[in-house]
Amino acid sequence: MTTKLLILGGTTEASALARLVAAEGIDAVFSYAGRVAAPKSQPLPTRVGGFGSADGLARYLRENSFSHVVDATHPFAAQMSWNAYNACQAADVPLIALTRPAWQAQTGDRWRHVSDVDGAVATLAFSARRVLLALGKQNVPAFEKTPQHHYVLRLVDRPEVAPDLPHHTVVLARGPFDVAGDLALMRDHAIDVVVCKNSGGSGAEAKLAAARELNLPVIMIDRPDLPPCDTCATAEAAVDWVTHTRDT
Ligand code: 3Y8
Ligand code: NAP
Repeated sequence: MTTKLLILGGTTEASALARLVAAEGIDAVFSYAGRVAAPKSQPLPTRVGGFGSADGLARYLRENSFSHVVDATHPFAAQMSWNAYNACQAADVPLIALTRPAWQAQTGDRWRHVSDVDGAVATLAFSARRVLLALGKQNVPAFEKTPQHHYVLRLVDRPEVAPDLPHHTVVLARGPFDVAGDLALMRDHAIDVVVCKNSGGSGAEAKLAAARELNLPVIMIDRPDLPPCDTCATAEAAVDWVTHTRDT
């Protein structure tokens, strides 16, 4: 069977892999969920939108004769990762996850770990604060339970419907972010607590360095459980896996 790769994308690492795969001339398709209005263009044929659960993905793999899948989605895209794991088992297609290590607290960090978004809300149940919510728009409604805070919402696209938060400011921005920009954002908005996911990688890390410099507390949402598939840490390793792993 000839090599044909499906990249499940949406991260910096996925874009690095796409560039390498295109340069190597490997037959591949890049896949976005369609979460933002104008996703970054890729140097590969690109599809946008869900597959219709794991069964839909298994059918897509078989019908399009894919020989390999690299799951390069975000560590919080757990549903997609579990679907990829189950679909690749059903379709008998090799799968590897291109992951990045979780961030670790450094000297001077004031992190409070919580297990999910609801845990982050629960830690904000007290007196009014000025909160930088750097979680994307899907997670904003959970904070309607704690409306006493002023939220600065950093989002990729302007929400179609204004968030139901009495005190909030929307800041439209797409990463990767830098420390100077995140320091200015936190100072301009007098932020006194940051809420974020333990995404890892470099694209979203600047806010941690800015919080450290300003001695701000960070509510850190730990990663969800991900499937027990093989993993690699670099785009180069993923390409090496594709070229040296035959489909079974
Ligand atoms: C649609 C496709 C690249 C990829 C760039 C990375 C870095 C910049 C930092 C903050 C944190 C957040 C969010 C974030 C970052 C990279 C990466 C990353 C965090 C784009 C993109 C898509 C998405 C989806 C979007 C989510 C949201 C999450 C914003 C492209 C720009 C908060 C995750 O408005 C929404 O509904 C946004 C939804 C899923 C998390 C959420 O749950 O809401 N990413 N982000 C992908 C698709 O359709 O399949 O245009 O590039 C990609 C990137 N965003 O190639 O350079 O690698 O992570 N993305 C988080 O980490 O907490 C922002 O503001 O500090
Ligand atoms: P998710 O909750 O795990 O996935 C929900 C559903 O969205 C999946 O079941 C699948 O639909 C579809 N989907 C997700 N990623 C897809 C992809 N790359 N290609 C095709 N369909 C996809 O995912 P999410 O957290 O919403 O993330 C969506 C996208 O944003 C992913 O590409 C991810 O890498 C990127 N992203 C997410 C975050 C984050 O914080 N979650 C951060 C940065 C980037 P079907 O079941 O119909 O197949």
